[in-house]
Amino acid sequence: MRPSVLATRATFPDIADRLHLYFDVEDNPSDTIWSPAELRQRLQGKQGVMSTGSERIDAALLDACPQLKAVCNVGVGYNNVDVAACTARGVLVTNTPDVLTETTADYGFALMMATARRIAESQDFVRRKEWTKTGIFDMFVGGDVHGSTLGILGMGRIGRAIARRGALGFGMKVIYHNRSRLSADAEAESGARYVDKATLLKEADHLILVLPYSPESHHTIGAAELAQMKPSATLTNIARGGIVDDAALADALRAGTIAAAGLDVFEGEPSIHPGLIGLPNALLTPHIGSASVQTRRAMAALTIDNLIAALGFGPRSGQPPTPVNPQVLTQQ
Ligand code: 8YV
Repeated sequence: MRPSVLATRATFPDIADRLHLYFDVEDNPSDTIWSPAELRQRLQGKQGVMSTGSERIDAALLDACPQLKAVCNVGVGYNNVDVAACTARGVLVTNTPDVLTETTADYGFALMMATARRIAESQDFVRRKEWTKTGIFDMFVGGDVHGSTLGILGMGRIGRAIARRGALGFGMKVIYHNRSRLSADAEAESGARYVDKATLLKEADHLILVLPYSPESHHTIGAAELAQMKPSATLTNIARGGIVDDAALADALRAGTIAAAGLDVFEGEPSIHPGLIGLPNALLTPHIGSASVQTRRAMAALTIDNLIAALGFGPRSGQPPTPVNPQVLTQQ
C-alpha cells in the first residue's frame, strides 16, 4: 500500500504532481483554513503532512495521529510545530530555509519604504476621490529612507539580506541587535554594526523585526520598547505575530509615540487586533513576505523533496535536504 500524505493548503499543481508519484495525496485545492478538529480528522492514517504556519502541530495532535512520520513545513519559521514533541515521537520536521531569503528581504524593505513614505494612506486618499477636493502639498509627507538609520532586530539570513539592501542600495547607516553577534566578516559583508537593544531602539529611524518567534521572543516589542523609539520612527514586522504586543502598538500609533508601522504578521492572525484595523498609520498586509511566484514555487518544491526523502522514497531517500531535527534520522 502506498503511504498517504496530507497537503494542508493549496499549492502549484505541476509541482504537487511529484507527490502523486509516490503517495496517495489528500490536498486542499480550495485553500480553506481547516479547524484543529478538521486537521486532526484529515491527518488520521497519514504518514506525512505538508503544513504551513497556519496549523498548530502539537503533542496532542501527534498522539492522535500515531502513523505520522514527517511534518514538512512550507516556510522557514516552524514555531507552529512542537519540535521537541515531534523528536520525542520520532517524527521528522523540515522547513524551507534559503529559498525565500531574498524575496522576504525585498518585501521587508518594500513594506518599510511604503510605511515611511505613506504609500497606502496616499492610495486610500486617491481612491476616496479626496484629491479633487483638497490640495496635498503638506499631506503625506513621510520620513526619508536613504541616508537614515536602519535598525534590524534579528540578524539571520533575512536580516543580513535586508542590511545589504540598506547599506549598499540606500546609503543607510545599518545597526543591528541579535542574540549572538555576527563575525567581523559577516558584519562587513552586511554593512551593519552591532549595538545593544536599547541603542537599537533609540537610534533607528526605521526598525525592522526579523527574529524567530519563541516563548523568549514573545512581546519583544511592547509599550516600554516603543516608548524608547523616536516619535518619527517606523516599525516593520515581517517576522511573526506575537513578537510585537499589538495592543501596545495600536496605542503607540494612536498616541504618536512612533510615526507608523508596516505589519505583515499579527498575533492571532488571520484575526487582527481591532485597534490596528482603522489606523491610517498602520500599513497592514496578510503575511505575504515570501509571496512571489518564483519563491513560493521553490518553497513548495523543497517541501516536496523533503517529504519524499523523509518517507524513504526518491533519489535522496532517508536524507531530506533541510531537516530541523536531524537526530530523528539516526534514531530510525
Ligand atoms: C510563509 C513564512 O508564507 O517562511 C516563513 O516562515 O512565514 C512565510 O514564508 C508561511 O510559512 C506560510 O507557508
